[in-house]
Amino acid sequence: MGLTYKSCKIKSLEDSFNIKQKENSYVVALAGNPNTGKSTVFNYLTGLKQHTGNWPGKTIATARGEFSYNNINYNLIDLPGTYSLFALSQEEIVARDFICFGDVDAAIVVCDATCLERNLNLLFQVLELTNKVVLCINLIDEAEKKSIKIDKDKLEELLGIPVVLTSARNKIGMDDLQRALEKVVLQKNIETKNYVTYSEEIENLVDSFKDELEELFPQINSRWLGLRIVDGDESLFSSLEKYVEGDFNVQLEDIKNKVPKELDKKKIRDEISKINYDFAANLFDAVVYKENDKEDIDDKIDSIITS
Ligand SMILES: Nc1nc2c(ncn2[C@@H]2O[C@H](COP(=O)(O)OP(=O)(O)OP(=O)(O)O)[C@@H](O)[C@H]2O)c(=O)[nH]1
Ligand SMILES: [Mg+2]
Repeated sequence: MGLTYKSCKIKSLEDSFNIKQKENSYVVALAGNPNTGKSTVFNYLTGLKQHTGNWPGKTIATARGEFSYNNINYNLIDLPGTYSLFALSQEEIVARDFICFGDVDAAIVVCDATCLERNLNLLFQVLELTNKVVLCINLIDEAEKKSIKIDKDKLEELLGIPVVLTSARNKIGMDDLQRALEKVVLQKNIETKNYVTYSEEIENLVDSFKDELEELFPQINSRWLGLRIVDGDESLFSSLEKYVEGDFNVQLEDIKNKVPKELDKKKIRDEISKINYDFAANLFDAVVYKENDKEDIDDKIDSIITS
């Protein structure tokens, strides 16, 4: 309540990332941990229609390309591999900034099926920024060799986003992936869902200035932004300067001042990381199992029933 803020717009894709925004084309980010097959997916989808270069002002390589599916055009951006979006490295800043300020129509999070637990952590971080996400669980061929089974339907139900199992190197699941992407970009007014809930202290603080943030930066997820204000993400504030038009500093300072000075932001950040990680671990336990374990359980049940 109280102040009314003038909304600030994020800059155009071209101004921010030197990417020409084509009409009738959806912008899609490919994100994921290192070595999960993002570029393999990217190469398959975009074929010869690729452009490579560097991120504006950075030495990190960038690849973008175009493809069409069912008469819909996509502009695909292959982001550098990252374990998190906590913006500790150049790669993480690039990935975070693009998903946050690239006005993306969808993100594909590519995970490695053989180490899904660690990978799901990043998924939840992306889901806090946007819910227009397809989860692509790749290297499913390797998982099969290790008898790792993933309950895709249950995962979809729990997450409320499309999940596809792929083996990009073997061109398996690529059609499913494109269909899932189509579904996500065409979806209107998807409700925002909070996947991870933090402590009351954190949630209450975020709630106390979420509306103001929404007013000031309507294109950026206000809960996510609020969390970054609570955990004192300085790199985000410099990115706001870079990618958002207009003068918002006075208002932003106003909002930042609502965070008690004595709050230990480092501790909050660790707490946020831990809760995020625990959440991923719980989900993993619910949907991934070793084939033999399942047989073990079935055997045990059998022996109980028959004895
Ligand atoms: N077995 C198997 N290997 C795959 C699959 N997809 C990709 N690979 C291999 O995994 C390795 C890494 O693939 P990339 O596409 O470069 O992975 P990336 O995610 O782009 O890696 P970074 O950009 O370094 O983060 C390559 O050797 C691929 O051939 C798959 O589905 N199955
Ligand atoms: Mg790559």
